[in-house]
This record gives sequence, C-alpha cells and structure tokens, in this order.
Amino acid sequence: MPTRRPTRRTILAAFCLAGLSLAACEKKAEDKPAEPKAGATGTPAPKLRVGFSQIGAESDWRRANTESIKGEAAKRGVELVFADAQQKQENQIKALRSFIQQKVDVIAFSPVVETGWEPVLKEVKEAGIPVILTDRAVDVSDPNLFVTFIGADFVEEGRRAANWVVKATGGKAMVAELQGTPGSAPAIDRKKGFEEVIKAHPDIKVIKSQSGEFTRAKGKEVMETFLKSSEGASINVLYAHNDDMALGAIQAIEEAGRKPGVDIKIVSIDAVRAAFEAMVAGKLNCTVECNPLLGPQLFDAVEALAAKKPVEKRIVTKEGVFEQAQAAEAIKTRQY
Ligand code: GZL
Repeated sequence: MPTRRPTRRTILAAFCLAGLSLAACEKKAEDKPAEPKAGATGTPAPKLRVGFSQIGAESDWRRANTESIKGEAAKRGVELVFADAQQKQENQIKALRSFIQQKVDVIAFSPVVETGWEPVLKEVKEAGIPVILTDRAVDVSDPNLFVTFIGADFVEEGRRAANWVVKATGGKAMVAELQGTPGSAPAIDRKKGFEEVIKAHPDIKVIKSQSGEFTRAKGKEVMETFLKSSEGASINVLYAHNDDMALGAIQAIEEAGRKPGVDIKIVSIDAVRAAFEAMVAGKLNCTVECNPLLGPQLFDAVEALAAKKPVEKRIVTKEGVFEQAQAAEAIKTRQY
C-alpha cells in the first residue's frame, strides 16, 4: 500500500515562508492539482520522504553523523532515502538529481566541497523541493538555493585549536598541519581560524602543511613524510583538522621513535571517543569538539518546513574544547 505523501502545496508554502520567491512557489503550487488533505477521509498523516546525500564513511565523526541522521529519521517516522557518495561530488550531484526524480519532500546533504553546486541546486529549486545543508556549507551566489545550513563554525574551531597551542607552548612552536579534504568547508575554515590567531604569535610557525583527507591512513602517511623531511626533527606541535588524521599521525610518530603528546604535542578537532582514549593514554593533548549528532536539528527543520513554520537560515551547533586532564572523566558521558 503506497504511503500518500504530504501535498506539494504544504511543502512549497513552507518553503516560501523560508524565504523563497513567492511567485515561484505560487506558480509551482498552481501547477499541481490540489490533493485531499491528510485525515480528510480518516487516512493517516502522510509520511515525509527526505533524500539525504552523505559524503561517505571516512572518519569516526562521519559514521556518528550518519548514525544520528538515520536514527532520528527512524525515530520520527520519516522515510529516509540515503545515498553514500564515497567522497565524490559527482555522486552527490547524481543523488540530488535522483531525489528530484523520486519527488522527495525535502533534500538534505553534506556537501563534500564548497563549490560546483549552483547548476544542480537550481534544478532542485525549479522542482520546488527545499534543500537543507548539514555539516558543511556551499559557496553559491544565490542564498535562496537552500533553506538552512545546520553545522559548526569551523573558523571558530580553528581559532580554538590555535589558542590551545598558544597556551600550551607559551607562544613558541614549530607546527605540522594535517589539513582536511581539499576544497571542503572544514579544511578551508579550520586553516583560516588557526592562522587568524597565530598571526599575532610570530614564534608559532607552520613549517609543514598538507592534506590527510580526514582519514587515519592518509594522516599516518603524510605525517611519516613530515617526520622524514629536513624539518622533521624540529616539529614539536601537530595540528590535525580532525581526530582521525591525528590518530594516524600518532602511529607514525611512535614508529619514528618519538613520543606523541610529549615530544610532539597534538591538537585535533572532532572530539570522537577514540580521541578521548588517546588523551587518557597521554598521546593526544587536546581535541576541539565538532558535534556530528545533527539528526535532531535536521528533522526539526524538516518538520518545521512541513508545518509551514519559518526555519532559521543558519543553525550553529554548540561545542566545547577538551584537554587531557578532563579526558578520563569526560569519556564516561561521550555520546560518539
Ligand atoms: C566536520 C566534518 C568533518 C569532520 C571529519 O563537520 O565535515 O568531516 O571534522 C569528517 O572527521 O570527515
């Protein structure tokens, strides 16, 4: 028995409330024949269908993010059409086009990189389907191509990491940096925030910087090359844009006969459970939280759209900073 879905008119009206041009919405709404209201004939309220394009499964953070989104959809009775892009933008674009064909009620996705989205987002807008960005932002000329962006302030995360380096080193450090995925919002902004703070500290120098693609394997591989380079012996701080790369680098540092967390102090971002375990073991010094549990906020926004309520253009997730001294206690209550 196919489930009847909310009327396009309902979603579109809410979409208009969320700031789209009324004409486009009204035009679209008129194109569609009115459908019987849910409950009119005693039928159950139609099930919302959400298309979600996920980047991949590159890190503990990403897996926790996926679990949160799938779990919350199930909890709220929303039908989730989930697509894993395996880190490829072209796979995300294909998924968004498929969601249009499937006539989902809302499209949500975590854009692997910031640019290259205008054409497909215009197709989605033309189809009258609202778009919610989770986790990462897009760089588009028309902000009406999406309803809201739910995610962290990555520039602030970079600042927090740099402020910890200033505090921990007294303003003097030779830093190796493991960057995230090239062109991604977190890699661009975490670098920007870190540099914004250290520019006031001339004795903190980033002497090696390269992408570790947010994975443990690549993080280990790149850290090995850093350590073997002519500047390797002078590296005394590692700044990793995520915990997974830091955990890979810890292996490389140990294999090079040096003590992670002691010879080379390490600050990373995400605050996944494995980072707390490394801090308890004295191998990681600080992790800046980046909350992956975006499911509740995502489906709050989906339900607000369906109920014709306005949705904030930017929903920032709240986060903290955790150091070694807090790790043993904090790990007891971590949710991811
Ligand atoms: C941040 C997210 C990043 C994480 C990484 O919101 O996009 O991608 O920091 C993940 O662990 O791979």
